[in-house]
Amino acid sequence: MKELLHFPTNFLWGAATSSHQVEGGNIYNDWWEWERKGRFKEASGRACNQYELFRNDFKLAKSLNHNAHRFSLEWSRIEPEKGSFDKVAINHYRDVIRSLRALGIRPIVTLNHFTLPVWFQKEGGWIGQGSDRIFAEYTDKVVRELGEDVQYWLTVNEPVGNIHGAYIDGAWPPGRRSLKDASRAFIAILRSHCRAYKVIHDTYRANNWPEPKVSLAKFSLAYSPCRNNSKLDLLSARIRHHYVNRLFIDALMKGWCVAPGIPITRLPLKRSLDFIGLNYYTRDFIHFSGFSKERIFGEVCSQAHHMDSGKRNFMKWEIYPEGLYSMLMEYHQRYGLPILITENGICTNDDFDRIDFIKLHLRQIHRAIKDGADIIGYLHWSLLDNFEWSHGYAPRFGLIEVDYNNQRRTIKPSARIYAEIIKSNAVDT
Ligand code: IFM
Repeated sequence: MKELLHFPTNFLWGAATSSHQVEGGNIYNDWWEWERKGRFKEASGRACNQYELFRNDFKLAKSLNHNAHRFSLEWSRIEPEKGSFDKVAINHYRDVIRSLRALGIRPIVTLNHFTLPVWFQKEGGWIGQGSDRIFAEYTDKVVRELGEDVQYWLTVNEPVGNIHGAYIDGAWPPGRRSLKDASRAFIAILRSHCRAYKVIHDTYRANNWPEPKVSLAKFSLAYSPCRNNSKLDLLSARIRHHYVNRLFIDALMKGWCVAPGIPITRLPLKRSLDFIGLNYYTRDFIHFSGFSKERIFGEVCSQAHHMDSGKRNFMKWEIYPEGLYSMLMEYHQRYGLPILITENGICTNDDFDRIDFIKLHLRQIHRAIKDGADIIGYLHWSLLDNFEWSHGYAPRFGLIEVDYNNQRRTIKPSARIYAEIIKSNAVDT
């Protein structure tokens, strides 16, 4: 008989989405503008039309026993023009939050999941003058309007991955390729997070609302050297690990949240994280490629022997559950904070692979809990099939299938297995 691995009581179970990937019609943001110019192979268009269908989708989540749901606010809807906040959009998100709560599903709200209002991007985006102040003003507005019904906030999604797409490989808006701009964006987003963290806490305190929990969703990747016996590959893999997985969180934990205009130096500020939001999907093999500052992070190696090393998802990412255990233990030991898994999932057309994926990763999470990590929940990516950024609609990450011709939803078998896991609060061995 199979043994059951039980999760802590009050564990948060659910799924995650983001505005641009599911809502449809986000016409005021920078991605939409790029899509209109044909910069990607597919445009988001109506997406899953969740802007209208959210009640129905949340009922499905409820029927699948979810008790938490992560979604993002679309900044460009709330503030389509600089300084002018749209009441209709704010009321929409109030309805979204309240309909989740009415179903007993805890809302976990991301303030920014990649897309930026066009006006903000035109002013320079994250590297524009005063971007952290502007982000804090947006945060202040939405938190005053919506905060009463929310406890968990994530300021930004995957800052390092976003900076890479937007400022290093240039495939995402604003399409820059400059290490200098990338480091400016790094500091600007760090500052923006810190200011938003303070705004949220101050607003809750001023209103006597129960203490909020604030973090960001941190992308993490497992890294291995391409050649086991190569010290240089190992060095590059370690440098990548440090930069991708640690640096941003280290800065927030050590209080490197500098005031505008002051260079990044250590100030006696408190850490600006109440927990860690962790997104985990896969592992990369790293090949040394030189000592110059452009090359020091090495190259991701896609040689055939790595591709054969294990199962891969539709986008050729390796399925590597042990990497999640390592990341959880490292974050637990290094930072000592509770951890919420804010994303973990697989794009595949074979739903049996999704069932395996969920179980394999949950077993690793359970192992980390047993070894002392304080893990408070698991949010699967994603509730629905959705718009996978520059990859368009082909990769299917959803627990629920979406027919984009008629917006019909079909619950996949993996969603039902996940619902049973949630119901028993346990996964089998
Ligand atoms: O779809 C994305 C999400 O927006 C951010 N994290 C990774 C997911 C899968 O690529």
